Amino acid sequence: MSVAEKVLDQYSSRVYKNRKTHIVEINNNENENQIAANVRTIPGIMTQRGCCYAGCKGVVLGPIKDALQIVHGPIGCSYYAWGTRRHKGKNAEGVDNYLQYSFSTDMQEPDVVFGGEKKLKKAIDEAMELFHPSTIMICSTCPVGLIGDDIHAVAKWAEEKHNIKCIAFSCEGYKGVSQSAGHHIANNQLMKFIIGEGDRKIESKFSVNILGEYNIGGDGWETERILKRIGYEVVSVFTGDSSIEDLKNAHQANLSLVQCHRSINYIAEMIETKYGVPWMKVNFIGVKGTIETLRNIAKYFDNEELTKRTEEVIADELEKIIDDIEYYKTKLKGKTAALYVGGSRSHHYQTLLHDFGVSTVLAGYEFAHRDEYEGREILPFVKEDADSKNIESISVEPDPEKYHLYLQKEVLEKLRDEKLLSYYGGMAKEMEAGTYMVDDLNHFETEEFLKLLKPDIFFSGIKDKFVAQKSGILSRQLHSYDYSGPYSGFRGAVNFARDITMGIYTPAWSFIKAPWK
Ligand code: ICS
Repeated sequence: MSVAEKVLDQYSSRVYKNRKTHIVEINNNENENQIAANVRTIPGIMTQRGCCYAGCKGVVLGPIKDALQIVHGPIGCSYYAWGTRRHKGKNAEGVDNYLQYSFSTDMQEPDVVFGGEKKLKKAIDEAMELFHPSTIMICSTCPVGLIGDDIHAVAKWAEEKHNIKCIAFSCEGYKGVSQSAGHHIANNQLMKFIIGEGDRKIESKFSVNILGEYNIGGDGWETERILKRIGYEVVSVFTGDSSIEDLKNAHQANLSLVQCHRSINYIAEMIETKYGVPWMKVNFIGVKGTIETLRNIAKYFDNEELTKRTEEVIADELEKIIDDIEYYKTKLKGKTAALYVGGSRSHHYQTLLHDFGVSTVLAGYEFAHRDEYEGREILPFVKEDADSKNIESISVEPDPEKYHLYLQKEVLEKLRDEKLLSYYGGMAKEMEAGTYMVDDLNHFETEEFLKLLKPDIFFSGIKDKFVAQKSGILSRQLHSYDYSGPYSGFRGAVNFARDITMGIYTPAWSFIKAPWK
């Protein structure tokens, strides 16, 4: 029996049939690494997934520092989104910063019974009086959709009354099958109401957006530092440490860099269709990943000076970290890891682990779609179901005034053929034969796989971290970085290696006995 079969074998036949399609042994199956993804979790199974509201308010909107975000719903939902994701933001002159606040209508039973719109209006009036924001965002939680409060009408009312921008997001938690639905809803509204409105003067033709970078633990800052050193102008970051003014100007950049494909691919594509800005999948996690990414970007801009400068910066950055990298390699080489995070990092972090000779035995996503596993070539074959059809998909047209192309059409086509633009190859292709790829890995399967595969490190989140550690396996949180970071770029790689080396070599392990030993 293979490891996967040993895990699956413990299920009843119906659950077995379902879960079998979500577990793939790489290159060792008749379906060529095909996986079932973005479908409902079986009721009663302890999933690690989050909700639609988490994906919209928590993930995509949360890091926008000068939008005052009011959660319309019970206080628990608000509290959950209160900075726990560690998306950092600096104070800047003339830009409001609400990241330290949690704004909520604190819905109570009477509001659910008699309607909550009045309370929401009151909350907006109060926020205006206390903070004078120029933008307010309203995010719905489950009960709001159930009782039918019209938050879009309230947003319109607020715009007229207070002369501000007010955008409503119908991101009730129950929509879709995971937080992925919330990403899509947030993307749609940002595209409709913000992107394209700015007219800030862009200084450099080497101008980029960084999409799908939320500045967890300061990752975005390290990425920006490197790009700026080379000479790029970063027009906007979606949405780590960002302001509304940055996001408004995204259409003016000459290239969009996509770090997390899952959460922002909708905007990447729509900016391209509407404004002519192509997108490139990048990976700033891992030393090799960062170097390859920097060279790819230089290739797109195709400028001799810029290419030279890229190589100079790479050489200089490498020189500064090489001793540390070599040292940590001696500590980590030969170790094995399992990774289970949302919809992007389980792939990216394999590159970083590889830098230190750590191999991956299992990698999973909570809510990614098939393209993050199998690559975008699978998209024409993905069947829509009732759940995915429920989430609005908007289409855009080229803007008659703001559409601009940096490269000629033929050159763009060539780069697309080379898969340098508009392409993401997914995780499966880069995993070794015999390793495991799992979708929506649940609590039971986590424990079983850990017992059988015995990785040295399990990268995951707060919900399963301690189960792993109590069983004797080091666990680091890849969502929040356990209060550490940044882990991106050159300096981040050293931080990362230091943290896991400390974890593996702490004497604490000698006091723990794994239950199966
Ligand atoms: Fe993208 Mo936690 Fe990102 Fe990814 Fe996304 Fe989430 Fe976090 Fe995780 C996220 S946007 S919150 S890279 S910053 S929803 S760590 S898919 S699950 S792997």
